[in-house]
Amino acid sequence: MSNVSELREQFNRLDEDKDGFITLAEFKAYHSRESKGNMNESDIAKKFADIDSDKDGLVTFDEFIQANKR
Ligand SMILES: [Ca+2]
Ligand SMILES: [Ca+2]
Repeated sequence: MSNVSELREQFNRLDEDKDGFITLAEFKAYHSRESKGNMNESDIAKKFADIDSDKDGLVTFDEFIQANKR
C-alpha cells in the first residue's frame, strides 16, 4: 500500500512538464521507458483510460490516487 507522498513522487515522475496533469503522451513515454518495450501502446492506452476516470484525456493527481487505491 503506497502512501500519498510516494504517490506524489511517482506522479511527478510521470508529469514530465510539471503542469499538474499526466497526458497520454507523458504516460506512454514513461511506460515505454520503464517497461523497456514490454508494454505495447494499446496496453498503455488502456491503462491510461482506466486511470482517467472522467475521460478528459488528462490524469490529475486525484484520479491517480483513486486508481492506486483500488
Ligand atoms: Ca504534464
Ligand atoms: Ca481526467
